[in-house]
Amino acid sequence: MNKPYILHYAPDNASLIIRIALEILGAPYEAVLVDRSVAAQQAPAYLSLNPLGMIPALETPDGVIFETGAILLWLADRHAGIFPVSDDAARGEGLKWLFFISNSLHAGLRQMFYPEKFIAAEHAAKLRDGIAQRSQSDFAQIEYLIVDPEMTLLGGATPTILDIYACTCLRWAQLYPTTYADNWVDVETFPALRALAKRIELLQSVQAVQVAEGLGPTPFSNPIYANPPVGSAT
Ligand SMILES: N[C@@H](CCC(=O)N[C@@H](CS)C(=O)NCC(=O)O)C(=O)O
Repeated sequence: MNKPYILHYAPDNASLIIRIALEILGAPYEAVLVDRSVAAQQAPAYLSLNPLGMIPALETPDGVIFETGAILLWLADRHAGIFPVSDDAARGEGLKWLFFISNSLHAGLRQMFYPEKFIAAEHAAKLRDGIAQRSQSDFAQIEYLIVDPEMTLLGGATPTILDIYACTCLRWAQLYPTTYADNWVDVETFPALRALAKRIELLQSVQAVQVAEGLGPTPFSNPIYANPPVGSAT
């Protein structure tokens, strides 16, 4: 049997997306907690895995991989079924939107949640106002893709890495940041994404992860703050 992957995770962190992908794939893995309550992501032991000090990191036979999009793509290439393989005509379409979710939607949320990492504190509200608009339009783009009958990689018959990445971003936008306007993203304007969230969260793989990380039974469509059995989300 292949050695299990080692996923360095914290509850409800970006590692959630990777954990769901691993569960969908049925790939053996061990989840190792990065204890955010003591900033373990900044400790030398973790920095030796990911010098950026960000969660997740995945130990693989090819070495440690970090950056959520890169890990998803690597896993999808090694275990077929959740993204078009390299010679599939749909690969380019998938890559465009994977990079969009990673570089725009997820990156925007990161600025929303951690503005102090990007701008002086006195300008944080202004940054957040800008990101709120940007995120609204990024989610609108996802909504458009889901209803587009030509686009089968989002909201299609079988779950893809785009589905789980987009649904996790939807989760976070409904919960965080706690110090900004509620409903800063108007989820009511995304009925197709919400329907996808309802469908995806029923997957046995998603349910296994929500139990493991204490996310509640409807982690994407009607999320509650994580109450994990171990570790902390922040
Ligand atoms: N670009 C990174 C972002 C990951 C990220 O934002 N991780 C957060 C948790 S959700 C983190 O590690 N935050 C801790 C910190 O910034 O100190 C990726 O795609 O993996």
